[in-house]
Amino acid sequence: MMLKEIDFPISLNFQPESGMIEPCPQVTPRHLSDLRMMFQDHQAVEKILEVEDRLIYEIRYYPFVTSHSDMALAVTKIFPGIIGHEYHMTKGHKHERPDQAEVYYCVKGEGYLLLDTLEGDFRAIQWNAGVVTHIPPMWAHRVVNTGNDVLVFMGIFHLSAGHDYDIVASKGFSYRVISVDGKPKLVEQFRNK
Ligand code: S6P
Ligand code: ZN
Repeated sequence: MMLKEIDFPISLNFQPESGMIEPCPQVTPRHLSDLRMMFQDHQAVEKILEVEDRLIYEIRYYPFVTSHSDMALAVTKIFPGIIGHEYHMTKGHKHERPDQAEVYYCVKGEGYLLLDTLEGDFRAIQWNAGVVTHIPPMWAHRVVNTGNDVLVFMGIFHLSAGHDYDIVASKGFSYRVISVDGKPKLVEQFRNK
């Protein structure tokens, strides 16, 4: 078999404390304006946006593309904070392809991984460093940082999985994680029909 350059093994250097990978060909920042529709308290969102477009999290990607495969590694670092009463979190998405799972690994911090079929089944996995979770196909996934420090997690998936954000924006997760007396609490949310 004739190998191309992309078909050879590759290793990265990962720093769990900072969430950095080296080499890192792509960094995607997500600011509050990118999550406008995701947080419940729209007034709180707009008030903060008048002052600054707060950085909520950033994603460092490495695509492992070969002649016959399309895996990727993504390290997400969620900064601590609250919007209204709701903790900083990822937008959340469902993979477009119905055969695409993902593995998430909580490297640092504390929070929740919310998993929702958006059709009646829901799980909230309490997350801290060392927890590895398999996300089966067709479960929307969102990570919430409830700690005072950054939450760093790694995701391993296929690039061809596709990301459906609109379904999450329109239906919403079944539960939100809010701060009550400084402690995280899961609250059921009235779902948009
Ligand atoms: C991709 C994987 C992660 C997320 C990242 C940010 O399938 O689940 O790399 O893209 O954690 O979350 P989101 O919801 O903004 O894509
Ligand atoms: Zn995903």
